[in-house]
Amino acid sequence: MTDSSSPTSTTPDLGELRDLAVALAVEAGAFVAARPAELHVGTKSSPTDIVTIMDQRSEALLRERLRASRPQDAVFGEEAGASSGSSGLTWVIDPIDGTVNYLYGIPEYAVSVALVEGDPGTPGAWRPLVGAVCAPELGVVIHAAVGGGCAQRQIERGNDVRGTDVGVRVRADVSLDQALVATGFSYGVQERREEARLVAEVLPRVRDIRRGGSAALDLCNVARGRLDGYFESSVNPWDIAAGMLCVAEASGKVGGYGRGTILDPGIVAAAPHVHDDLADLVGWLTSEK
Ligand code: LIP
Repeated sequence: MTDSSSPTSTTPDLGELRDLAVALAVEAGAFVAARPAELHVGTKSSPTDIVTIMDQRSEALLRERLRASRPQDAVFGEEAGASSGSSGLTWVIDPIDGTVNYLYGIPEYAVSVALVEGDPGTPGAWRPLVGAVCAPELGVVIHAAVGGGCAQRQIERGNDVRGTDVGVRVRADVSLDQALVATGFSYGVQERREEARLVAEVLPRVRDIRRGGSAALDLCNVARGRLDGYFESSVNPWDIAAGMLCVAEASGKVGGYGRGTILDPGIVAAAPHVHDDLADLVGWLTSEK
């Protein structure tokens, strides 16, 4: 009988899977950074919720690579939805997170690749195992694995994944009124009105607010100490799966609004003390509406 602690053919090797997530995020990052003259912009849930041909081509590239290297796994992507698998594991991918930034030539966009166990379509029913976020025009990939810490690696050229990993941690805990906090907004008009009211109440209670335009990079900036905290209610599993693991593995804390479940609604990520105060604040403010 196999010892439950001993590796089996079905026990995923998190080190190999982490390397695969990094390689895929970096390759797709280099691909989208080589932007064509015409992006063929379309819209999705609203006139400002855009998708470019490079979102679609990047996801197609990621799916092709995953079919070749991990055919037994499911895939859950922003543009092409869910495909089934037999392993109980799902690759959750955002082919370009920060699409509006990408459209405007603002370099704060990223490719996010995560492998999760459980059902990513149900809040609270999944957890990331490995994840990588590559911001090609910033020349960096940030990655993590459960129990393996979080690191960032400078990308020297294009899709060259070689480079030295430097471990990262969240900033030292501060009081909420000293915290630099990021957030983001949905594409729906009514949701934006509610999010504007929320951020108006948070702003006087923190050091300052930043709105970067990419949840994946906001989470990575919490993980590497460039933000004290992040909250948002209008994101999806593909926006956050890799970045939330980076925060957790950088000694941060990730949860929902109040003491709620992640994405039911919203996500809060920060160093532990900031997280609890920020989660309580946004939870109380959204319950007051
Ligand atoms: C974006 C998120 C961001 C949010 C934006 C947008 P997209 O994802 O990463 O946090 O504030 O409105 O939803 O649409 O660029 O993949």
